Amino acid sequence: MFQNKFSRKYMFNLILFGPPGSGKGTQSEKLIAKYGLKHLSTGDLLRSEISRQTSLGMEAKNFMDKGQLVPDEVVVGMISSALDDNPQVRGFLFDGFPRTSSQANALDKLLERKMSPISVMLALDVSGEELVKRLVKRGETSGRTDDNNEQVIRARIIEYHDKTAAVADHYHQVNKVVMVKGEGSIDDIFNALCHEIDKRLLSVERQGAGN
Ligand code: B4P
Repeated sequence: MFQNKFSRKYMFNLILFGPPGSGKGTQSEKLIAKYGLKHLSTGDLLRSEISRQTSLGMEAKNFMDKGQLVPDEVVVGMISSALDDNPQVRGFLFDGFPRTSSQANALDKLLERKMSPISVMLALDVSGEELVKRLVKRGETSGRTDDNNEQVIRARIIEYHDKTAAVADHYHQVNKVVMVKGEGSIDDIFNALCHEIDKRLLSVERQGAGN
């Protein structure tokens, strides 16, 4: 981790982006093991709230079971606390967040305070039919209520096109989006993601500029 003369640490902050079932969770596991980034998955955080039956979790479940996004203020609040709870990390891997333009604006502001903007958004590109196929298959074993009904799966993909795809435009404007083919073997996709990260990681840690 690089420190400047004011002892501020610059973080490598990565967004792994893509539609439901594109492999964000799968690839995140491998990336955090390799790079030591702090994994922040809003889906995992929400499912943990649901399993502990908190009031936040019960509210979120109503939306998730219908394939809808959870309200912005709920997820932004969770991310804000997670950032504050992890001041010393090398960087964050955001998985499934931001999912709306409003969440993207909120994240930019939170990271501004830490002087560590998003370094890159890696966007997994997977066809619609492949997404449905993967999620239906996961639903056979995952126990996830949002995976065991094809109508809900399709609602999640529509929600992605309506509200989430625009998040890529937000980061396109600052030239931070890289598309990565998300079909093929898990290892080949992982290697393509690592290639893009390796190109940027050292320069971010050396310069602290985030570009
Ligand atoms: P998430 O938990 O983020 O999950 P996801 O989009 O369903 O899946 P992901 O892309 O991580 O897929 P995975 O790697 O597991 O969201 C769930 C819900 O939470 C949302 O619908 C929403 O309601 C709510 N939510 C979360 N974040 C929110 C936010 N910021 N704002 C509002 N609401 C929010 O892969 C899927 C399957 O594909 C797996 O079974 C995997 O084994 C398989 N797979 C992966 N890579 C493969 C490959 N290369 N080939 C074949 N299969 C592969």
